[in-house]
Amino acid sequence: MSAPSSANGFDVPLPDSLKAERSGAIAILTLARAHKRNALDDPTVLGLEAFFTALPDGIRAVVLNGEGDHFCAGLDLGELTERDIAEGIAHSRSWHRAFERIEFGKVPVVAVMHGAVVGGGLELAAACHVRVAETSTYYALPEGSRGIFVGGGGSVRLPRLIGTSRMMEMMLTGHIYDAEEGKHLGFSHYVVPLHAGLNKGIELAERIASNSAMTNFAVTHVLPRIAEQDRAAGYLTEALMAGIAQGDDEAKARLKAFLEKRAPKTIRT
Ligand code: 1HE
Repeated sequence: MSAPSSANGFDVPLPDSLKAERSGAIAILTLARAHKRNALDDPTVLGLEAFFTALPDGIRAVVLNGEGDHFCAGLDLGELTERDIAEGIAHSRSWHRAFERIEFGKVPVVAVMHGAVVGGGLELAAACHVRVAETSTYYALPEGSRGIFVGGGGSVRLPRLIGTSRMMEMMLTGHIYDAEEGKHLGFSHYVVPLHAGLNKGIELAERIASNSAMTNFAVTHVLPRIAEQDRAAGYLTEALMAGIAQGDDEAKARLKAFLEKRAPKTIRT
């Protein structure tokens, strides 16, 4: 464990494989296990869960990135050989808990990817809300060749991003998609030059942080739930959320600011 990071503004002890820093309302969390290509071992997964659970109130968005040449090489395969079936199930559930804290946590999360985004690394990225890919990024699901299955929520999240058929094809054939292909498929929302990812991620996180907290909550917690509902329930949930959001004081202040020409226009720059 590294020092409980009151030193960097967070009150949670993190493993050495995670570094956290704060920049105003943004937290930057870095996978820092480059010697193992940021493979996710148990302490790292527990650290992710702890970090996202204990985010201080002043943080309004998080950027997740990785040190070294690769975002994340997935599950730490070294840990796998020792597990029996029951332990394997428990291990997968521990990933579910951790990634759920990201997907349905306190604030939106921007993933900044580069190099390998494979297996559990892709599952981790898929739990984030906005994904930026540097041109070096590539995506793969090598579980088939390792004799295993996804276990970090990938079978639930990835078909929603790229479709079940594409995920099947990736797992069966080991197909590796590059950054541009990944953008078209839905793995990333942006492709940026090498080493430009973090700045882009921070820029997006700052933009996200400037939204009203209520809207960010509605987008990250309610929108995905509506997507799972039937149409009638979806319309009703939308109306309820719309009413709640509009009734919020911050919404009223923001609408007034626009009408009084004090707010930025939605203009393509
Ligand atoms: C690892 C891991 C790992 C690297 N677990 N130790 N993931 C995979 O199948 C991807 C496996 N990794 C690779 O294919 C390659 O390492 C990379 C393409 C990511 C990077 O290649 P390279 O040449 O830069 O590095 P390297 O020499 O292969 O690895 C450097 C070290 O990291 C080496 O250890 P060392 O002690 O010999 O120096 C590697 O063993 C180690 N390393 N990746 C453990 N993944 C919840 S279910 C999720 C299921 C999955 O994620 S399956 C996909 C697993």
